[in-house]
Amino acid sequence: MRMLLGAASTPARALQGLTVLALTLLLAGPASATSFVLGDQNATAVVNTEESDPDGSGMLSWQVDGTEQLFEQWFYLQAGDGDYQRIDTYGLVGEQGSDTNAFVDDRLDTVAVRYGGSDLTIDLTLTLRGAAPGSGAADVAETVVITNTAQEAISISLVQYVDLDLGFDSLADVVELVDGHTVRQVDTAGTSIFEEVVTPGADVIQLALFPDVADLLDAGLGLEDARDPAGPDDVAFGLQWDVLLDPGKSFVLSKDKRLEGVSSVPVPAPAVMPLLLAAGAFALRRQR
Ligand SMILES: [Ca+2]
Ligand SMILES: [Ca+2]
Ligand SMILES: [Ca+2]
Repeated sequence: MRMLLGAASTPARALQGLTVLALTLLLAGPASATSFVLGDQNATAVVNTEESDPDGSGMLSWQVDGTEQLFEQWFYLQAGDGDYQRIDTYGLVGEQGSDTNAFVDDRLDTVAVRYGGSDLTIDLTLTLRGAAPGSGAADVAETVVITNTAQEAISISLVQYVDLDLGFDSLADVVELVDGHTVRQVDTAGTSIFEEVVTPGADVIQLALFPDVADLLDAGLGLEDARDPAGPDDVAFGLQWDVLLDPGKSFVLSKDKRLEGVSSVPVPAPAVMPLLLAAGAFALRRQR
């Protein structure tokens, strides 16, 4: 599924995609209980809440008007002296998909999931909002609440990792910092503009070429501050919040991801759009 939805810019990435595709074909059937497919107007998203899913954990797709915009995004947490780990490794407590706007679109649009153990709970809520067909616009709102349920203070570092491949093409993207609260990524091929606003502002911000940020996190390490623009290329970024949590206290993070279509890009009539998108996707893949 990841190969179908995401863009492969390196042989390793292509191999990963092929492996996932093979697994998906082998396991074709109902989606696992921990894979949520969200839909709202012109947008869809896939969120896997557990690493045991064949595609792994994380938000692994964000399509707007049929065009994939995301390779993956997810959260990592370091607590006390431990390594940075994907939040799903802290243990799934409960999860639910829901429809919060049936009067607009009766598909699931929200995932709420809780991870945690005896010392911490991590509550993630993610809501997808689409817009008019052909507009190229969509939004994902995320809230993370981390609560210290232990008897002593705990130092935590929360990281969000975001690897967008705007326009179903990992190349030609530029990522830059607008201010301490806002990251902007633009596809220089002219298909879309992305902005993410976070509150509170991040303590560490790393804008980089893929796979620099992913390599740090996969090694159990935190981010390195790097705020200069990166690209045009296959770019990714990470945001990190460092907090000392007293017993019984919570850290609340509010985030919003917004995609906007570039108005100068002509929008085909809806009837021919799927065919054109499929042809475009095929052409892109053949170039790699
Ligand atoms: Ca809905
Ligand atoms: Ca990217
Ligand atoms: Ca691109």
